[in-house]
Amino acid sequence: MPANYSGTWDIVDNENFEGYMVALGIDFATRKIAGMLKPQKIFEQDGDSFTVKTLTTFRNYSSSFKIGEEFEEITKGLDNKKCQTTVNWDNDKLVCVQKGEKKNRGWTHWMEGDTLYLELKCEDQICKQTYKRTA
Ligand code: ECB
Repeated sequence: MPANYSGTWDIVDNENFEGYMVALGIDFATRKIAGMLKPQKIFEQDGDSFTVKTLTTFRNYSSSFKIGEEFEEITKGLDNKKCQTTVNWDNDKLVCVQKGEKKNRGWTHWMEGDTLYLELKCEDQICKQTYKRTA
């Protein structure tokens, strides 16, 4: 039985989001707005099938995937790039690799009780986010 991430999660900590956005090539003005946001994650999970919504007052982002199945991800409203993306289990962690123009791009999620962790990486930058379950 894989872990179940289903639920609603609100951000409580966001470390080096600025560095991650610089690595992605996000312009200054957009970074200043994005850095103020308090994203909410909505996970909808049915076994190995996921929809992850990232909601903010500025922009929303949604991604749907099945574990182990590569898909074409367009990071619309983020850096607007095309990636060949795969998400796999590493025990109960979700490990995503985003192959494309940027080296070392991907993210990892894991849970500890009602805390959800997310590490976003691009090139030599790592952004560490922490979320608390609110539903
Ligand atoms: C929609 C959230 C933030 C919108 C910020 C708008 C502009 C900034 C542009 C680019 C910043 C780069 C990425 C934003 C960081 C996170 C958004 C979702 C990233 C993601 O890949 O989430 C995964 C893992 O939870 C599931 O899609």
